[in-house]
Amino acid sequence: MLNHVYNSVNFRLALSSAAIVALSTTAVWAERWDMPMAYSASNFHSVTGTKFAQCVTTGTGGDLEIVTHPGGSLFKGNEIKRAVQTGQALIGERLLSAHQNENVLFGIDSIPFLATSFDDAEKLWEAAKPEMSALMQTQGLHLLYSVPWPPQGLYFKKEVNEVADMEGIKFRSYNTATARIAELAGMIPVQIEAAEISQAFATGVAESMISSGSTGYDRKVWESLTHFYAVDAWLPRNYVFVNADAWNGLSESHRNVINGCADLAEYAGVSRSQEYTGFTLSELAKNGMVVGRAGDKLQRELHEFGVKMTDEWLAAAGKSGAEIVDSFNSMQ
Ligand code: PCA
Repeated sequence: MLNHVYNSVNFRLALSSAAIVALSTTAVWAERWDMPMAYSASNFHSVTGTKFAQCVTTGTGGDLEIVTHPGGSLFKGNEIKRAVQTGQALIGERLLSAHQNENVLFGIDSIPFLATSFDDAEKLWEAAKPEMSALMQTQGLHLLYSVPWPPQGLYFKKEVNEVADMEGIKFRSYNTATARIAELAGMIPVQIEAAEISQAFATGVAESMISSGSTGYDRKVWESLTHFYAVDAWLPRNYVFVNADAWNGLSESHRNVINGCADLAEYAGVSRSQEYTGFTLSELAKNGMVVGRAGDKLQRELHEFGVKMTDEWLAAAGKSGAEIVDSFNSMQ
């Protein structure tokens, strides 16, 4: 659905008819791309996306206007990729690892304890990016930029010192790895989009999750949950992508503008994510949650899950997965 509108319609109405005839032969069409995003408007990914959209709109002199729709308001998180593939929207943002059920490579950023810092997350992305772009290309998508979430920690509504304390708890999952952790720990996984977790916790549909301080802060989880344990399990990524036909249909100069804005968005997004890490954890504490590092026993047990899940991922991902992990390890 390409949304074409004439530039400066009112101005043109004011011109003499002769001028209009002259102008219409070189008419400039402005395009509007709606950009569905899954997370709340105030979230740092959404802020980065909105600045990116403004950059493109300004950089193309208004020829290409990108309009963001955060909070799953245009398409829900789990609908966004398909919407862009089918051209219902031409650009969008989504959590990369949410697609691990389509192709295990999409879960590269959520292998527990493989890349646990911002530096390592960037190295892993550098190692994975060529393969990821090629994979998206085969799905009719063009990859633009990607920004990590802050490190993932555990949320509960009680004190938890070891995996045995998690038994039977309803655990909100957001991808394959989070559901697998629930399974390994004897919890009950419930898949819920971030936009819906406040309600899920309030009604008891879920009682715990693994996520960043950012999502806990965005969704005010202190209204239902009491403990946050930092474990730095991984830093999952969001990515912004364009319908490949729409991308190929752009002029080279517009593609250059978009690439420039995407590079800027990636740098700015990483920096926002870093700043948000400390800020959001202190906000959780300010709002009454117990915030601290997981105890030794819990850490040890989670690392054992990590070893198992790494083996499982590598077995499923085959040669291309192993090459990405090897290339990441060689950067250490
Ligand atoms: N927030 C998102 C994904 C990872 C994160 O930190 C979520 O919980 O859905």
